[in-house]
Amino acid sequence: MSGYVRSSDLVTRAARGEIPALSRLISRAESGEPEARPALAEIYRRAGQAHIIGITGVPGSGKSTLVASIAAQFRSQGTKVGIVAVDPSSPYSGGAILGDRIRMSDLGNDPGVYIRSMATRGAVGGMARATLDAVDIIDVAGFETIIIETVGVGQDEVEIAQAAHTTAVVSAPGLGDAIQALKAGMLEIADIHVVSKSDRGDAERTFADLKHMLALGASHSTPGHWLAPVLGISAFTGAGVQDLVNALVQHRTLVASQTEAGRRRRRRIAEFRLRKTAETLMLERFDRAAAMLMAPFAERLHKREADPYTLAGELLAASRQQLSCT
Ligand SMILES: Nc1nc2c(ncn2[C@@H]2O[C@H](COP(=O)(O)OP(=O)(O)O)[C@@H](O)[C@H]2O)c(=O)[nH]1
Ligand SMILES: [Mg+2]
Repeated sequence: MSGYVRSSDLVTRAARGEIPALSRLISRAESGEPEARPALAEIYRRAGQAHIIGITGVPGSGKSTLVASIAAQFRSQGTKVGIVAVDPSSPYSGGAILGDRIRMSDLGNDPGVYIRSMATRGAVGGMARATLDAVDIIDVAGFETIIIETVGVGQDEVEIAQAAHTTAVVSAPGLGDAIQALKAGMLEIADIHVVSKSDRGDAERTFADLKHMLALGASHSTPGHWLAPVLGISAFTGAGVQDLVNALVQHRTLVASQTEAGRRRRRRIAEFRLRKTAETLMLERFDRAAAMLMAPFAERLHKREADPYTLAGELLAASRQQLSCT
């Protein structure tokens, strides 16, 4: 594809499963171009088929490796898999998974796997919006299971994982990170707890510590008859991967169901999506108005004629007025 293609045409092509169109549409979602919005709106209307899985955990906990083995497992059942990495250090590159172990690099050559790394630079809030737009685009292109890998360090990223149907939180031995995950507020969002690297001798200990912490009430089970299981996994040996995939699929059934728990989860996902999109629009509008109004306020602040709180309040009020006039 060369030359400028209208976003609406990209939707049609992406929906036919054309990968270049799919990638291009994600780039437009990422850049936040208003031109792409009607197309993204159309994407949202068409999406909603895929199972969205969030995988989070501190850096080094084995998320990327785990994602590759989950993807391989789903592929062996014939399911098409999308992977979205909101982790710049993840070994995914140009649609391939780079890795020395397991069948990671094979996945990169499989047309049934689509991999995308999201740019995270400076995109606070906008990152969540763009990531979820990307997930919808991949969904519309026919990928049935979409895995979002987020490095669990920022609030925003923890939230992205939570915007999934099913969230797995990874804790690894050797990092003391059952505790780190707890501090980051990650444990409580888990539908499934994974203790990774179970081939290591010290994994047993992490498993026991995590169980103990959960028993102390550090985590709450998802309301509505779902008690988050704790699963030991080795991506290297493959031990436990099938159990994890089974648990993921089982949880999906719950979320899709007409139970109160299912409805609550779907509502929460929609609320998150709406809030992130509204934040984007609000910031855009504020930025436009503020660009015109800023100077005199900044001048007064700089001369210390007033404090930043008072002036920010006045600037907000002025920009609201400006917006209601335009
Ligand atoms: N022993 C062992 N090491 C693993 C396993 N999975 C990942 N690792 C290692 O843990 C490190 C971090 O893995 P990575 O998947 O990049 O973690 P991420 O930062 O959470 O995405 C790498 O050195 C991996 O080789 C596993 O199942 N067993
Ligand atoms: Mg990673």
